[in-house]
Amino acid sequence: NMLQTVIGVGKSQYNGEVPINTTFADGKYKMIDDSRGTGGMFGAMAITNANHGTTAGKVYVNDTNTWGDGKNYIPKGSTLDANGQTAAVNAMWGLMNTYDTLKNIFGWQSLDGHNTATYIAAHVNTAYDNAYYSDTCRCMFIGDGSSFYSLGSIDVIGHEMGHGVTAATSNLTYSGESGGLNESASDINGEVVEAYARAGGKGETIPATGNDWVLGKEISKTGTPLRWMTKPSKDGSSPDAWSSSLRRIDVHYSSGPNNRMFYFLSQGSSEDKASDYYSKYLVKAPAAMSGIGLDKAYRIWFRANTTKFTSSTNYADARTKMIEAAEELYGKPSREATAVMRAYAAINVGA
Ligand code: ASN
Ligand code: ZN
Repeated sequence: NMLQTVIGVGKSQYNGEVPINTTFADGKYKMIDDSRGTGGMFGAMAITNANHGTTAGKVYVNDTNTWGDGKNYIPKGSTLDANGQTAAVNAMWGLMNTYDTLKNIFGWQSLDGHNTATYIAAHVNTAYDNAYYSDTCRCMFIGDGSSFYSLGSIDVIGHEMGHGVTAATSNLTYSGESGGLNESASDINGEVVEAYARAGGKGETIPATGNDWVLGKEISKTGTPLRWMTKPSKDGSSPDAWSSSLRRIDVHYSSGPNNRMFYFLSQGSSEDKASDYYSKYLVKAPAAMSGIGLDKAYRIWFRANTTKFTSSTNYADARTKMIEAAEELYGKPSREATAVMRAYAAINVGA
Protein backbone atom coordinates (compact mmCIF):
# COMPACT_ATOMS: atom_id res chain seq x y z
CA ASN A 1 0.00 0.00 0.00
CA MET A 2 2.22 2.77 -1.30
CA LEU A 3 1.38 6.30 -0.18
CA GLN A 4 2.74 9.16 -2.15
CA THR A 5 2.15 12.90 -1.80
CA VAL A 6 1.63 14.45 -5.20
CA ILE A 7 0.67 17.88 -6.45
CA GLY A 8 -2.65 18.04 -8.19
CA VAL A 9 -4.29 20.71 -10.31
CA GLY A 10 -7.23 22.34 -8.53
CA LYS A 11 -9.69 24.47 -10.46
CA SER A 12 -10.82 26.76 -7.67
CA GLN A 13 -13.71 29.14 -7.64
CA TYR A 14 -11.98 32.21 -6.20
CA ASN A 15 -8.28 31.80 -6.96
CA GLY A 16 -8.08 30.29 -10.44
CA GLU A 17 -6.03 27.16 -11.02
CA VAL A 18 -4.12 26.25 -7.85
CA PRO A 19 -1.65 23.50 -6.89
CA ILE A 20 -3.17 21.27 -4.22
CA ASN A 21 -1.47 18.50 -2.31
CA THR A 22 -3.08 15.09 -2.73
CA THR A 23 -2.13 11.49 -2.03
CA PHE A 24 -1.75 8.70 -4.56
CA ALA A 25 -2.66 5.26 -3.25
CA ASP A 26 -3.94 2.09 -4.86
CA GLY A 27 -4.27 3.71 -8.25
CA LYS A 28 -6.41 6.63 -7.06
CA TYR A 29 -5.88 10.19 -5.92
CA LYS A 30 -7.19 11.27 -2.53
CA MET A 31 -7.65 14.75 -1.17
CA ILE A 32 -5.35 14.15 1.77
CA ASP A 33 -2.31 16.35 2.29
CA ASP A 34 0.17 14.09 4.00
CA SER A 35 2.63 16.95 4.52
CA ARG A 36 0.30 18.93 6.79
CA GLY A 37 -0.94 17.48 10.08
CA THR A 38 -0.76 14.05 11.69
CA GLY A 39 -3.28 11.83 13.45
CA GLY A 40 -6.92 12.82 13.59
CA MET A 41 -9.57 11.00 11.62
CA PHE A 42 -7.67 10.80 8.30
CA GLY A 43 -4.04 10.76 9.41
CA ALA A 44 -3.34 14.16 7.83
CA MET A 45 -5.14 17.26 6.61
CA ALA A 46 -8.03 16.19 4.40
CA ILE A 47 -11.15 17.33 2.59
CA THR A 48 -14.29 15.23 2.79
CA ASN A 49 -17.71 15.30 1.20
CA ALA A 50 -20.50 15.72 3.78
CA ASN A 51 -22.78 15.14 0.81
CA HIS A 52 -25.56 17.33 2.27
CA GLY A 53 -25.44 15.65 5.68
CA THR A 54 -23.88 16.94 8.86
CA THR A 55 -21.10 14.40 9.39
CA ALA A 56 -17.67 14.17 7.78
CA GLY A 57 -18.56 11.70 5.06
CA LYS A 58 -15.79 10.32 2.86
CA VAL A 59 -12.51 11.80 1.73
CA TYR A 60 -12.61 13.01 -1.88
CA VAL A 61 -11.21 10.45 -4.31
CA ASN A 62 -10.52 10.91 -8.02
CA ASP A 63 -9.16 8.88 -10.94
CA THR A 64 -6.97 11.74 -12.14
CA ASN A 65 -5.16 14.47 -10.22
CA THR A 66 -7.16 17.31 -11.77
CA TRP A 67 -10.02 18.47 -9.59
CA GLY A 68 -13.06 20.70 -9.95
CA ASP A 69 -14.14 23.04 -12.71
CA GLY A 70 -13.98 26.47 -11.05
CA LYS A 71 -17.75 26.84 -11.09
CA ASN A 72 -20.18 27.40 -8.26
CA TYR A 73 -21.82 24.22 -7.01
CA ILE A 74 -25.45 23.58 -7.80
CA PRO A 75 -26.83 20.86 -5.51
CA LYS A 76 -28.13 17.81 -7.31
CA GLY A 77 -29.72 15.85 -4.51
CA SER A 78 -27.34 13.25 -3.23
CA THR A 79 -25.49 12.73 -6.50
CA LEU A 80 -21.76 13.12 -6.18
CA ASP A 81 -21.05 14.97 -9.39
CA ALA A 82 -17.72 16.29 -10.60
CA ASN A 83 -18.80 19.85 -10.04
CA GLY A 84 -18.92 19.11 -6.32
CA GLN A 85 -15.14 18.92 -6.30
CA THR A 86 -14.75 22.65 -6.74
CA ALA A 87 -15.90 23.27 -3.16
CA ALA A 88 -13.26 20.75 -2.06
CA VAL A 89 -10.57 22.54 -4.06
CA ASN A 90 -11.58 25.85 -2.45
CA ALA A 91 -11.39 24.21 0.97
CA MET A 92 -8.01 22.56 0.39
CA TRP A 93 -6.47 25.75 -0.97
CA GLY A 94 -7.75 27.78 1.99
CA LEU A 95 -6.57 25.14 4.44
CA MET A 96 -3.09 24.80 2.91
CA ASN A 97 -2.64 28.56 3.02
CA THR A 98 -3.92 28.88 6.58
CA TYR A 99 -1.67 26.06 7.75
CA ASP A 100 1.34 27.60 6.00
CA THR A 101 0.73 31.10 7.34
CA LEU A 102 0.82 29.86 10.94
CA LYS A 103 3.73 27.48 10.36
CA ASN A 104 5.94 29.83 8.35
CA ILE A 105 5.35 32.89 10.53
CA PHE A 106 5.32 31.34 13.99
CA GLY A 107 6.40 27.72 13.59
CA TRP A 108 2.85 27.00 14.79
CA GLN A 109 1.61 23.71 13.36
CA SER A 110 -2.08 23.20 12.61
CA LEU A 111 -4.81 24.24 15.06
CA ASP A 112 -3.11 23.37 18.31
CA GLY A 113 0.53 24.08 17.49
CA HIS A 114 1.23 20.33 17.82
CA ASN A 115 0.32 19.47 14.25
CA THR A 116 -2.90 17.63 15.06
CA ALA A 117 -4.56 17.08 11.70
CA THR A 118 -7.81 18.81 10.87
CA TYR A 119 -10.23 18.43 7.98
CA ILE A 120 -12.96 20.32 6.18
CA ALA A 121 -16.22 18.65 5.23
CA ALA A 122 -17.63 20.36 2.14
CA HIS A 123 -21.32 20.40 1.14
CA VAL A 124 -22.68 20.37 4.68
CA ASN A 125 -26.51 20.55 4.66
CA THR A 126 -28.25 21.74 1.51
CA ALA A 127 -27.90 25.30 0.21
CA TYR A 128 -26.45 26.15 3.62
CA ASP A 129 -25.39 29.79 4.02
CA ASN A 130 -22.72 29.27 6.64
CA ALA A 131 -19.43 27.62 7.55
CA TYR A 132 -18.34 26.61 11.03
CA TYR A 133 -15.65 25.10 13.19
CA SER A 134 -16.47 22.25 15.59
CA ASP A 135 -14.14 21.65 18.51
CA THR A 136 -15.58 18.16 19.01
CA CYS A 137 -14.00 16.92 15.78
CA ARG A 138 -11.46 19.75 15.54
CA CYS A 139 -12.73 20.16 12.03
CA MET A 140 -14.72 22.51 9.85
CA PHE A 141 -17.87 22.33 7.77
CA ILE A 142 -18.64 24.55 4.80
CA GLY A 143 -21.98 25.06 3.12
CA ASP A 144 -22.75 25.52 -0.55
CA GLY A 145 -24.65 28.71 0.12
CA SER A 146 -27.92 29.94 -1.26
CA SER A 147 -27.66 33.69 -0.93
CA PHE A 148 -23.88 33.16 -0.92
CA TYR A 149 -21.65 31.25 -3.31
CA SER A 150 -19.82 28.22 -1.87
CA LEU A 151 -18.36 29.26 1.48
CA GLY A 152 -14.75 28.59 0.60
CA SER A 153 -12.92 31.88 0.10
CA ILE A 154 -9.52 32.06 1.77
CA ASP A 155 -10.66 34.54 4.41
CA VAL A 156 -13.64 32.34 5.34
CA ILE A 157 -11.46 29.23 5.72
CA GLY A 158 -8.86 31.25 7.64
CA HIS A 159 -11.65 32.52 9.89
CA GLU A 160 -12.93 29.02 10.66
CA MET A 161 -9.49 27.55 11.29
CA GLY A 162 -8.81 30.58 13.49
CA HIS A 163 -11.60 29.31 15.77
CA GLY A 164 -9.59 26.09 16.14
CA VAL A 165 -6.47 28.02 17.19
CA THR A 166 -8.44 30.11 19.69
CA ALA A 167 -10.18 27.00 21.07
CA ALA A 168 -6.78 25.35 21.62
CA THR A 169 -5.26 28.40 23.35
CA SER A 170 -7.13 31.27 25.05
CA ASN A 171 -10.45 29.49 24.56
CA LEU A 172 -12.29 32.83 24.70
CA THR A 173 -15.89 32.15 25.78
CA TYR A 174 -18.22 32.56 22.79
CA SER A 175 -20.54 35.18 24.29
CA GLY A 176 -20.26 38.68 25.69
CA GLU A 177 -17.08 40.68 25.15
CA SER A 178 -14.86 37.58 25.09
CA GLY A 179 -17.09 36.22 22.31
CA GLY A 180 -16.56 39.37 20.28
CA LEU A 181 -12.80 38.96 20.74
CA ASN A 182 -13.07 35.29 19.72
CA GLU A 183 -14.86 36.30 16.50
CA SER A 184 -12.37 39.10 15.92
CA ALA A 185 -9.46 36.67 16.33
CA SER A 186 -10.97 34.62 13.50
CA ASP A 187 -11.59 37.63 11.27
CA ILE A 188 -8.01 38.79 11.86
CA ASN A 189 -6.74 35.32 10.98
CA GLY A 190 -8.85 35.27 7.81
CA GLU A 191 -7.49 38.59 6.59
CA VAL A 192 -3.88 37.79 7.47
CA VAL A 193 -4.05 34.48 5.61
CA GLU A 194 -5.59 36.30 2.65
CA ALA A 195 -2.67 38.77 2.59
CA TYR A 196 -0.09 35.99 2.95
CA ALA A 197 -1.70 33.86 0.24
CA ARG A 198 -2.03 36.77 -2.19
CA ALA A 199 1.68 37.49 -1.75
CA GLY A 200 2.49 33.92 -2.81
CA GLY A 201 2.14 32.00 0.46
CA LYS A 202 5.88 31.84 1.19
CA GLY A 203 8.43 33.46 3.48
CA GLU A 204 8.64 34.36 7.15
CA THR A 205 6.81 37.68 7.12
CA ILE A 206 3.30 38.84 6.32
CA PRO A 207 3.26 41.64 3.72
CA ALA A 208 2.47 45.10 5.14
CA THR A 209 -0.97 44.84 3.55
CA GLY A 210 -2.53 43.18 0.49
CA ASN A 211 -5.75 41.79 1.93
CA ASP A 212 -9.05 43.58 1.31
CA TRP A 213 -10.01 44.24 4.98
CA VAL A 214 -13.51 42.88 4.41
CA LEU A 215 -14.73 39.37 5.20
CA GLY A 216 -16.32 37.16 2.58
CA LYS A 217 -16.41 39.51 -0.40
CA GLU A 218 -15.67 36.65 -2.80
CA ILE A 219 -18.58 34.52 -1.60
CA SER A 220 -21.05 37.38 -1.81
CA LYS A 221 -23.50 37.31 -4.71
CA THR A 222 -24.21 41.02 -4.30
CA GLY A 223 -20.63 42.17 -3.76
CA THR A 224 -21.53 43.23 -0.22
CA PRO A 225 -19.15 41.56 2.24
CA LEU A 226 -20.15 40.07 5.59
CA ARG A 227 -18.04 42.45 7.65
CA TRP A 228 -15.87 45.54 7.25
CA MET A 229 -12.80 45.79 9.48
CA THR A 230 -12.09 49.37 8.49
CA LYS A 231 -15.50 50.56 9.63
CA PRO A 232 -17.61 47.75 11.08
CA SER A 233 -20.76 49.90 11.30
CA LYS A 234 -21.07 49.66 7.50
CA ASP A 235 -22.98 46.41 8.12
CA GLY A 236 -25.69 48.34 9.93
CA SER A 237 -25.28 46.33 13.17
CA SER A 238 -21.67 46.37 14.39
CA PRO A 239 -20.42 49.23 16.53
CA ASP A 240 -17.17 50.98 15.60
CA ALA A 241 -16.14 51.60 19.20
CA TRP A 242 -16.39 49.87 22.56
CA SER A 243 -19.26 50.73 24.90
CA SER A 244 -20.76 48.97 27.91
CA SER A 245 -23.59 47.60 25.74
CA LEU A 246 -21.14 45.59 23.62
CA ARG A 247 -21.48 42.57 25.90
CA ARG A 248 -25.15 42.20 24.98
CA ILE A 249 -24.89 41.97 21.20
CA ASP A 250 -24.15 39.05 18.87
CA VAL A 251 -20.47 38.07 18.82
CA HIS A 252 -20.29 38.76 15.06
CA TYR A 253 -21.08 42.40 15.87
CA SER A 254 -19.15 42.84 19.12
CA SER A 255 -16.09 41.74 17.13
CA GLY A 256 -16.32 45.01 15.21
CA PRO A 257 -14.39 47.35 17.50
CA ASN A 258 -11.49 44.91 17.93
CA ASN A 259 -11.39 44.34 14.17
CA ARG A 260 -11.14 48.07 13.75
CA MET A 261 -8.44 48.31 16.43
CA PHE A 262 -6.43 45.74 14.45
CA TYR A 263 -6.94 47.68 11.23
CA PHE A 264 -5.73 50.91 12.89
CA LEU A 265 -2.77 49.13 14.51
CA SER A 266 -1.73 47.67 11.20
CA GLN A 267 -2.65 50.36 8.66
CA GLY A 268 -3.05 53.52 10.70
CA SER A 269 -6.00 55.84 10.97
CA SER A 270 -6.91 59.07 9.28
CA GLU A 271 -10.37 58.71 7.85
CA ASP A 272 -12.92 59.34 10.61
CA LYS A 273 -14.90 62.46 11.19
CA ALA A 274 -15.35 63.57 14.78
CA SER A 275 -19.04 64.28 14.26
CA ASP A 276 -19.85 60.61 13.48
CA TYR A 277 -18.28 59.65 16.73
CA TYR A 278 -19.90 62.27 18.95
CA SER A 279 -23.35 61.42 17.68
CA LYS A 280 -22.99 57.65 17.84
CA TYR A 281 -20.86 56.89 20.85
CA LEU A 282 -20.38 60.20 22.65
CA VAL A 283 -16.65 59.66 22.40
CA LYS A 284 -14.10 61.63 20.48
CA ALA A 285 -13.03 60.49 17.04
CA PRO A 286 -9.92 58.33 16.75
CA ALA A 287 -6.80 60.43 16.47
CA ALA A 288 -4.71 60.01 13.35
CA MET A 289 -2.03 57.40 13.88
CA SER A 290 0.41 55.54 11.69
CA GLY A 291 0.24 51.78 11.44
CA ILE A 292 3.00 49.26 12.18
CA GLY A 293 2.12 46.95 9.27
CA LEU A 294 0.31 43.64 9.16
CA ASP A 295 3.30 41.49 10.14
CA LYS A 296 4.00 43.20 13.49
CA ALA A 297 0.33 43.71 14.27
CA TYR A 298 -0.36 39.99 13.76
CA ARG A 299 2.65 38.90 15.79
CA ILE A 300 1.44 41.01 18.73
CA TRP A 301 -2.14 39.77 18.36
CA PHE A 302 -1.17 36.10 18.01
CA ARG A 303 1.11 36.24 21.07
CA ALA A 304 -1.63 37.86 23.13
CA ASN A 305 -4.38 35.46 22.03
CA THR A 306 -2.33 32.28 22.29
CA THR A 307 -0.31 32.99 25.44
CA LYS A 308 -2.02 35.73 27.48
CA PHE A 309 -5.77 35.85 26.93
CA THR A 310 -8.00 33.57 29.01
CA SER A 311 -11.58 32.44 28.43
CA SER A 312 -12.92 35.54 30.22
CA THR A 313 -10.71 38.21 28.64
CA ASN A 314 -12.69 41.35 27.82
CA TYR A 315 -11.74 44.43 25.78
CA ALA A 316 -9.98 46.25 28.64
CA ASP A 317 -8.04 43.10 29.51
CA ALA A 318 -7.18 42.54 25.85
CA ARG A 319 -5.68 46.03 25.68
CA THR A 320 -3.45 45.40 28.71
CA LYS A 321 -2.27 42.06 27.34
CA MET A 322 -1.70 43.42 23.85
CA ILE A 323 0.52 46.15 25.32
CA GLU A 324 2.45 43.48 27.27
CA ALA A 325 2.86 41.38 24.12
CA ALA A 326 4.07 44.40 22.11
CA GLU A 327 6.58 45.31 24.84
CA GLU A 328 7.91 41.77 24.98
CA LEU A 329 8.32 41.59 21.23
CA TYR A 330 9.47 45.11 20.41
CA GLY A 331 10.64 46.74 23.65
CA LYS A 332 9.39 48.94 26.45
CA PRO A 333 8.84 51.64 25.48
CA SER A 334 8.52 51.03 21.75
CA ARG A 335 6.74 52.56 18.79
CA GLU A 336 4.81 49.29 18.49
CA ALA A 337 3.55 49.32 22.09
CA THR A 338 2.53 52.95 21.71
CA ALA A 339 0.65 52.04 18.53
CA VAL A 340 -1.29 49.38 20.47
CA MET A 341 -2.31 52.01 23.06
CA ARG A 342 -3.39 54.40 20.32
CA ALA A 343 -5.31 51.74 18.41
CA TYR A 344 -7.28 50.77 21.53
CA ALA A 345 -7.82 54.42 22.45
CA ALA A 346 -9.26 54.84 18.96
CA ILE A 347 -12.02 52.35 19.80
CA ASN A 348 -12.69 53.91 23.19
CA VAL A 349 -10.72 51.41 25.28
CA GLY A 350 -8.17 52.64 27.83
CA ALA A 351 -6.60 56.03 28.26
N1 ASN B 1 -19.58 31.19 10.35
C1 ASN B 1 -19.86 31.43 11.72
C2 ASN B 1 -18.58 31.66 12.47
O1 ASN B 1 -17.61 30.96 12.28
C3 ASN B 1 -20.57 30.33 12.37
C4 ASN B 1 -21.02 30.75 13.70
O2 ASN B 1 -21.91 31.53 13.83
N2 ASN B 1 -20.33 30.30 14.72
O3 ASN B 1 -18.53 32.55 13.24
ZN1 ZN C 1 -16.61 32.82 13.58
